[in-house]
Amino acid sequence: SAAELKPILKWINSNRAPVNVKYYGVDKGKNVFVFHLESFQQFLIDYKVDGKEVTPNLNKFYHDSHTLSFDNFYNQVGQGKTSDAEMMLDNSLFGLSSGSAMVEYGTSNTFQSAPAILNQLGYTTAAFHGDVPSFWNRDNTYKSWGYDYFFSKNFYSNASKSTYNVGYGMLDKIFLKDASKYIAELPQPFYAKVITVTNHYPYETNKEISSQFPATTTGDKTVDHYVQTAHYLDSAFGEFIAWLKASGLYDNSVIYVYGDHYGISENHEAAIAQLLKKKKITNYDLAQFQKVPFMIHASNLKGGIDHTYGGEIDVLPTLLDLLGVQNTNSVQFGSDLLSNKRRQIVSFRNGDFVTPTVIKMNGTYWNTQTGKSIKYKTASKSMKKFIDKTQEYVDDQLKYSDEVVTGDLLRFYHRTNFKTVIKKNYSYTTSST
Ligand code: GP9
Ligand code: MN
Repeated sequence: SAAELKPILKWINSNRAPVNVKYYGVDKGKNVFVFHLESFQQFLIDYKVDGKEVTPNLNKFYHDSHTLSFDNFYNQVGQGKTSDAEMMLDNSLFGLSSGSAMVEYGTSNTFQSAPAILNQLGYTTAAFHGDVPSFWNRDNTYKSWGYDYFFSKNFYSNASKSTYNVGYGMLDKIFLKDASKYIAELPQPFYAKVITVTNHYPYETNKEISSQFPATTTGDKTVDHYVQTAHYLDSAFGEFIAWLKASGLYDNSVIYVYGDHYGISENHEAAIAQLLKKKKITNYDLAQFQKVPFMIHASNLKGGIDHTYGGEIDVLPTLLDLLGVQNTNSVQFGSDLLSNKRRQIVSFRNGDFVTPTVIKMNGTYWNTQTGKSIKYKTASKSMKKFIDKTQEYVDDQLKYSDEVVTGDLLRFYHRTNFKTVIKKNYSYTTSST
């Protein structure tokens, strides 16, 4: 009921970070791309194998003088993996502690999502994904989120068997080439979410992929091909950026690039140790290993590496800040990464967390700066207090987000200047061109 929203709104309002006047609205009216790098971890940035960069195009983009790059940005997904990342990016709501929120609540719930907010400000909104529309219940969820268009597998003339037999859907290069034909036709300004898939466990390769880059030699079969599919994704990204430049879209768009979640799970400790050139992997290292890229490129942004601690839940308020969309009465659980006044707490779905001073990973505590272990029992009074207060924030943030999702509480909330999305007005008829 509406009453259930009360304590939630109180929590949100007391944790809401004010926008940064330096950034507010500077990219108002520009096209927006959200480019989803499947299973892509931050450690790959500037990483080399046999002296060769795994991801030369992304590295260039990361260091570009107009890219704001975050190097303490974490994935916050749970079992819903990609779908959790999408929930967070488009809604600033967490996935659930088990299962997928998109699958369980995507069809029925009321949302106040990025595509709907921007649509009502004159944006055309579209999602692109080279696999079947039903995966993660996208076809229904995207209607609830207000996507005008969902270009899935059947829209792509080249989604033939031969391009569809590696990984989770169309090969990224072919997918992006086909998708760009639709992107070119979108009325501007637009919000376009582009979801890649080839760099997905178990990192299958074909000749084209494996001949371009050497595998690593940890001896762990799935891990060793990760850099090869990551390299392939990077080439696909490079081609896409080249097309954006040629089409003129590069300069009148804000381009967000992010990795959705880890590619190598904790179960591969020995291989991770070799990749990171460490003797032994601790929970501290595993926490660092949850970092994913987050970059914002716009021709009028001053680039650089931003060390603020944040994660996927924080993207939507950040994006709305840059676009100058009033967002002071939203039900969103993240906080603007560009704000100087935000609390730098990154919550993991299991209640662990990362802050600039303390990390909690798999229930163990670490000094973020030194990597030394902290024992809660023997910690100083002030340290205990800090940990307790941080834990309270993390638990409340997750609990309240879950209440909003499982109780469908946004149906009782009126966002200023926002009209409820009427799902039946949307249909994503599959056509073959
Ligand atoms: C499936 C793709 C992968 O459509 O997005 O999802 P994941 O397995 O990473 O959650
Ligand atoms: Mn994924």
